[in-house]
Amino acid sequence: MSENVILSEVSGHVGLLTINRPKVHNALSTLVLLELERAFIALEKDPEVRVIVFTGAGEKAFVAGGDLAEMISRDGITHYQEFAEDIHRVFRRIEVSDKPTIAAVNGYALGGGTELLLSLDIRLLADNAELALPEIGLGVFPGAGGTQRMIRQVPPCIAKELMFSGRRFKAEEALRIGLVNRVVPNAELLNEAMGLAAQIAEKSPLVLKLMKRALRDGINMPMEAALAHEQAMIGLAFDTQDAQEGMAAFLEKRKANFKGR
Ligand code: CO8
Repeated sequence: MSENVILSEVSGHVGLLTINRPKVHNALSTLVLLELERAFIALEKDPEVRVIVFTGAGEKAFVAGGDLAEMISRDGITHYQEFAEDIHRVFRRIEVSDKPTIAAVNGYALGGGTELLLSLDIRLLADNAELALPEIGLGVFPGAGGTQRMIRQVPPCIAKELMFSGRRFKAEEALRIGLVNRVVPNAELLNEAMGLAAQIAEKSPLVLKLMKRALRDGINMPMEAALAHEQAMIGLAFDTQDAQEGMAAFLEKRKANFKGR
């Protein structure tokens, strides 16, 4: 397939990844998934890029889930296992990245689309966005980390209702249950997401990296161990040029210019 299924752009210190299969509402085929992984890793390795935004091409969808035409056409269990391995690896890589990630959800985020959102740090929704884990209605499993991330991110009774019923829910409900950060008019979504990304990208990339590590590792530790882990990060953060620059800039009443060192 010669189609460019993932578009990758860099603007200042912000990387933008667009899932680009609008004819099928940006459904995730194996090719899309592997291209997403490749493009994400390239942005992750780019020292100029400090924050990565994800969106979908077209007017209607962020990602309408796994590609059902591909899913049904392959030999059942083997394909499912392979696809599950790929999707788990890619989404986990994105989730545990040292660089902050933002979802700009421009419409349907269904199945794998909601599961991608669940793997991203910050979520902005267009007012026309709709989310769901509808897999149960298709007789398949929300196996892109959906069960495990949903149950950890919203109250269990809500997570279970959404998973067991598979029902679609709108942006305002996603906001009310604490699954997303904000809902904005569709026309303003990308600007809002890029603006927020640029705001974060002005901060110390080094501290962002250490914060992401502290949050990622600390959440699964007992409190005492988590605080000790935080303390180690504080040590690493203070002994840097960014710390000197940030504090000096405050005292000199100027804007800090962080280099990530
Ligand atoms: N896969 C493949 N093609 C799709 C998908 C999809 N997920 N979603 C839409 N399309 C295609 C349609 O078949 C249609 O193709 P065609 O033009 O050739 O008929 C085209 O996109 C346009 O779609 P619609 O005509 O249906 O557009 P509407 O605006 O009427 O509806 C919806 C839009 C609501 C998004 C609707 O298309 C829909 O419900 N799509 C399916 C959503 C869904 O059920 N997603 C979950 C998929 S399963 C999943 O995500 C599992 C992932 C994790 C698995 C990991 C374990 C291995």
